[in-house]
Amino acid sequence: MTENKFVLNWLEEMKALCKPDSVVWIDGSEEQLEALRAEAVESGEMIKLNQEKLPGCYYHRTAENDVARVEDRTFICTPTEEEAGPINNWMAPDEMYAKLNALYDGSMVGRTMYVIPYSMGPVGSPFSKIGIELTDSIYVVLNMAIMTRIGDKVLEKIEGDEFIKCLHAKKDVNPDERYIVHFPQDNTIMSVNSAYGGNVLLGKKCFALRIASYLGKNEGWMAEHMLILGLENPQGEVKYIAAAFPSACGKTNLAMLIPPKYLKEKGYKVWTVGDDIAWLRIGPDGRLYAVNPEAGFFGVAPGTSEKTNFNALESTKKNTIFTNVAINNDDMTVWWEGLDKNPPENCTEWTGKQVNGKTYEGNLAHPNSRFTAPAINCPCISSEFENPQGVPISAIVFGGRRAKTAPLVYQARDWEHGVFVGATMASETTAAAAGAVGVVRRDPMAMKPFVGYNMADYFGHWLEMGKKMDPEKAPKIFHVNWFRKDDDGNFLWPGFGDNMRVLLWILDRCAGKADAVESPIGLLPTANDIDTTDLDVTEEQLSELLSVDKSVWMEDVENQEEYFAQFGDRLPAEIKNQLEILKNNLK
Ligand code: GTP
Ligand code: SPV
Ligand code: MN
Repeated sequence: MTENKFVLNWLEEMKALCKPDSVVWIDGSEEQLEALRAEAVESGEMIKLNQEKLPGCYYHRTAENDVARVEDRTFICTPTEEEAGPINNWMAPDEMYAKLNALYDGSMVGRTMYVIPYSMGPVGSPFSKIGIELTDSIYVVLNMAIMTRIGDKVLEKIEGDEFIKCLHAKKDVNPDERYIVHFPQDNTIMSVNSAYGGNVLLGKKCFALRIASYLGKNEGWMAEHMLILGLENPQGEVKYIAAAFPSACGKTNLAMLIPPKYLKEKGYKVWTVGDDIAWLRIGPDGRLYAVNPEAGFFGVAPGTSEKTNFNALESTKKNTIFTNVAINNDDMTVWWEGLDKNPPENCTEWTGKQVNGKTYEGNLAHPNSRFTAPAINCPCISSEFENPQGVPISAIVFGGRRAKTAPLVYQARDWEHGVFVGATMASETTAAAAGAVGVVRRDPMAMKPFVGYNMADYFGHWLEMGKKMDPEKAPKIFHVNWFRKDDDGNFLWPGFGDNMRVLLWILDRCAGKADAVESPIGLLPTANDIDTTDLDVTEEQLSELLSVDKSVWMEDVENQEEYFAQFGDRLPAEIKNQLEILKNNLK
């Protein structure tokens, strides 16, 4: 426990509001966590999986109406609506507090309130930030224990009121009264009526992106929806790349990539620093450094296989919590679409229904089913994973799911153009958020659901950060698209490990070693610049992948212009200027 009166006073207030039967401090010890696992199994909140095949692994099923982030119920409650901007839902703080207080009132009667002190980033690092999450869900406690650093060692480090106050009540998971709310000025996050991932693991999207992006703007750093990977060449030199793709668009996969055979044989390797969130700061040497504030992976299960992402699959073989996948009843192991071609006959699908997986139609696992795995399980975890200073970034990569429009890869002409490339990102929606799937929407820097303030000011912050860096040392900015399709709807690019071929062009460009040709949208490789050794992609296919269709782009530009219009005068002049350049180039 602690003597910190800011912590204790807030806790007293929240206790008085939620009225739990008891309060339990999470100390971070294995004994306490093990007791909680047993309690969750006893109550049915979790199911123990086969402890020989999957030691330390458990299963959790959420309510059918509670399987993804809920963007339409997520609010940024700044004093004025302008501060939250046109992209975020907003309500006046007073009004929202009143609404929430009524919902939390007595919400924990008959339940236990767990107090989880947690650190985003290595405990005690000057760049780490601390939160305390109060929750009535053991599932949340056990997930937070994997995804963050928790317990007494964190509590000791809190100075004064320097912590983010996070309150979560599961209540009856009523979707009509579900709220995920942020009060950036009050360092406060409140979540009610959900028990799913990003809605309730408040250190992740709520703190490490929404609140942190707000703090970063004020303090001169950045919180981004980015993976961080290190690419080692045969000489043993490692260069780091940070990449922003929207939810369920390939960050975990790229971060854990296994190079194609011919490159592996030459000695190329990829090391994972992070798979979802990066905190970026400018170092004393004028370079940009990235830290992964998380301690685990909350990864998409479907599509994860030995072939597509061996390292992720390995990471889930012990001490992992599976959410909403299917269970093989014969041996109490897990299954999901894309794991292999052998669904269990004797199967519990994600909703709990008993089915024959061989004859079943539809999904056995929910499309947004997930694993929560400790980062230290990952065979390719980087030696720099715990480095409090972070790793120096050579390239920033933006990308999304675009069946047409965006080529396989292109480079921005400079930082300002790169910010524009990020700001004009668009991607087909996925099952990671509630709502329609496969609809193209604008998702600047993959941060549409995660910016804790006005998006126009966020663009301005990116431009400012560029000005503060040594232009020679600032990361070069690129855009990729692994998801381009032919007219029959087939992916044109094999993706996964073969994405390494594109990363090599990117790093060669950073080192001034590779060629590029000018195009209206930026700098493109020619078909010869991408190494296709052992690859089943024809010259025509590669040319198609690298092609820029001016009429399709003209349409996109119209949409970009409409999108930017909503920001009015707040939109930075540089963005307007880049839009004019693009329009002219396309004429
Ligand atoms: P969040 O955790 O939601 O932020 O997602 P993420 O960006 O980490 O996405 P992830 O790597 O989990 O990939 C999501 C889905 O895209 C999985 O089903 C993958 O199998 C699939 N995927 C990833 N990379 C590729 C690729 O290069 N090509 C194709 N076709 N699919 C991919
Ligand atoms: C995402 O949706 O981008 C995720 C999963 O990484 S969640 O933690 O639910 O936000
Ligand atoms: Mn994510």
